[in-house]
Amino acid sequence: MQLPNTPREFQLWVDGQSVRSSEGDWIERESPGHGVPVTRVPAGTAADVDRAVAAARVAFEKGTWPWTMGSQRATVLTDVARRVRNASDELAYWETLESGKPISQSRAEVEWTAGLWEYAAALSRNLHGDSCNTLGEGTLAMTLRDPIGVVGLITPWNFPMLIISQKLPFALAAGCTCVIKPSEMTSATTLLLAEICAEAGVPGGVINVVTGYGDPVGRCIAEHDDIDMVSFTGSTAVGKAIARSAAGNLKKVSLELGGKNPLIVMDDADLDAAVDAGRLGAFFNMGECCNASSRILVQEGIADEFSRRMTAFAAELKVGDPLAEDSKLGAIINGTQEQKILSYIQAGKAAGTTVCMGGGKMATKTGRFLEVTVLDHVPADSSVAKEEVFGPVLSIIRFKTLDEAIAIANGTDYGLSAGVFTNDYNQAMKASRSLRAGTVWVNTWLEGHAELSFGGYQQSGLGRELGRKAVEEYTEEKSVLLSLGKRQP
Ligand code: TXE
Repeated sequence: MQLPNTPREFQLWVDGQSVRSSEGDWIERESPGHGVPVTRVPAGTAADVDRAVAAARVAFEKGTWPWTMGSQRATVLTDVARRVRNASDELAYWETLESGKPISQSRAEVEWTAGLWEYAAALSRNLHGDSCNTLGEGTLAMTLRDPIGVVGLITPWNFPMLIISQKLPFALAAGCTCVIKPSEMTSATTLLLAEICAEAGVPGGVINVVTGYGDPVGRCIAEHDDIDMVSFTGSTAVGKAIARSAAGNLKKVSLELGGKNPLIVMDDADLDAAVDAGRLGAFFNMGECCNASSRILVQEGIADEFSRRMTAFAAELKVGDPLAEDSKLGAIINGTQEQKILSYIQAGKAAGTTVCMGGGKMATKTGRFLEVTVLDHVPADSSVAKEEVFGPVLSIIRFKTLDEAIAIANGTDYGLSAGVFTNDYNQAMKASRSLRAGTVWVNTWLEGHAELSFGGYQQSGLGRELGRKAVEEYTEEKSVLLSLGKRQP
């Protein structure tokens, strides 16, 4: 696959068309895997956000999309899924160039993306309220689900297409209109998706995309008085800032934030299966994954063998050109992230961990590549064991009893996902009930389905995405009471 000769230029997407930003400044993106510029997007402004919000508001008030029948919305969303699949090669190409992830993983992401649009299509025909027939002869009542209105969607760089598709199709299924801000590093596929939506029949103004930096574009969306809800995925620090900004007009807030996800491996576990799942969990997407199994808690009796097998297995992972079909890990998103990862490895070394493999930059590559890193004997209270590293670094922490493992697992500020490998039903159930996390995997990891809700405890987030209530998140519930003319005695 060839690199583009010149960077591909994109514009903002407002009111169903490409438009120029008010100021004309650009953000140029270099491919992290190749070190050459690949895209240019406008650095949006507060005025651009106002314009996009106005378009979304007009589209909402006009009512064409909010009053479209669920079955017709389903047809449009299903067509988006079909078009996404048809555009798989193009979408995967730009996703890989901007994010640095291996092309095979970008293609998988396109497929999951299409599946989310199909699931949202199914839900759009199933948005129901309640009725109440127990209020006496003279009264009948019901609840209705109204679209919440104009929704701001702010997304990160690690799974650009997938994460916008955990939000946008469900907001559309509810009848909302949207203003989207993708990450300034990975905006291309979101803009391409907006065009695909228009081709599939989403009316102008229903989807608007303002590219640009967190400040001003993200901040203005979070603060905007004419936005009714903001849904954000990204860092916990920015999530808190968004919640504060959103308080200005008390807009609804949904937050999907970081994680420090523990995978517990008990003595009796199927060791090969646990190593396999732990490796996938820790190194998929270069570990730049909110669901990464970045700390693996291993019971003492099998810890040496687990560590040996994990190191041997991880050594097979090929790190290299993200456009090469056989690369399993690509490049790190930017220099800041790279430095953050390296400083956690340093802190781990200083805390007395054993470096089983890796621990530094790849010597011979152009682009920003880090070695696959496995650390053992990691103290449970060290920073590499408790904080989100967001890179290809796996920490092995040893424990004696399940109670001790659960205490370590729950001993961070996060609570996104967790897991346990064991063949003992009682241990599996005890861990599932005790782990404070939005998702608990038993004898598997990273297995996600649109049917299951996704979100975090504690500082991993607020609210849930996906699952059969995903569309309800984007609605207000209204009670309607009908007097039938007979007053109660
Ligand atoms: O994320 P940011 P960053 C974690 C991970 C990573 C760290 C930093 O640990 O190392 O966050 O990554 C926009 N108001 N995750 O700094 O800044 C920004 O432009 C409104 C976990 O890149 O949170 C982008 O569109 N928006 C995570 C989005 O927020 C603002 C995924 C996310 O960027 C803003 C990514 C502001 N004031 C990082 N400032 C996950 N949960 O999967 C920035 N943004």
